Amino acid sequence: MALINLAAGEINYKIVYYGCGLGGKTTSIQYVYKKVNPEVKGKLVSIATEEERTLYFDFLPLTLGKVQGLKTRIHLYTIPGQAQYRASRKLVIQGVDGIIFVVDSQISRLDDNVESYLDMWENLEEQGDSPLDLGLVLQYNKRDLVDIFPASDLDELLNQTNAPAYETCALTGMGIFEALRNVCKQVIARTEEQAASRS
Ligand SMILES: Nc1nc2c(ncn2[C@@H]2O[C@H](COP(=O)(O)OP(=O)(O)O)[C@@H](O)[C@H]2O)c(=O)[nH]1
Ligand SMILES: [Mg+2]
Repeated sequence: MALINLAAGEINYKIVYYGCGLGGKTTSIQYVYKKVNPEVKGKLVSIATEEERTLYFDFLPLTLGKVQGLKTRIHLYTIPGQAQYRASRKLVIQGVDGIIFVVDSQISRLDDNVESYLDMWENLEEQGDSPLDLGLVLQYNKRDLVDIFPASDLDELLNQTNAPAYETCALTGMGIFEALRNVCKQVIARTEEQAASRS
């Protein structure tokens, strides 16, 4: 559920980059951070677990416009992807509005992607959320590499909800903002639907 801060005239959305370790979550958030106008973004904060970091920053994407008369503030997080950091992941996804699931397109990483996708699903259900009720997009990342699945195979293997999927290269930024914009639009559309059903 988006949090409304009436004093600031803002509606806050929490978007989380999820996916297996080394898939490209950190590279993706760093690319976004680098490209967002300094005047509308906060600091990039690093929350250290034992080995892997969770990154966070928030910003006001001016291009999204207002929602119900409120400015939109996006809070972006990454999770630690390695299997052993389940407890950290559960903390990070509390109150999540939308997920960008980062797939490592390499053939050798299929099992890790599947494990992470199931882990996401379970953790959301344990907190009473469903991927079907949240914003969700997939990034098929590392498209610049050679030993990768065609996007159509990844659709069949991983995209259980037919979520919008983008072929991305986090190193160059290809597709990164397209994926982010799509998930933002999904979560905003939910707010508009909820407001419409109340009136
Ligand atoms: N070739 C290639 N390498 C990538 C891409 N995205 C991330 N990487 C590399 O993959 C490694 C893991 O990326 P990272 O963002 O730390 O993954 P995370 O564990 O999901 O946060 C790093 O060496 C990145 O430079 C990509 O699109 N293409
Ligand atoms: Mg990382």
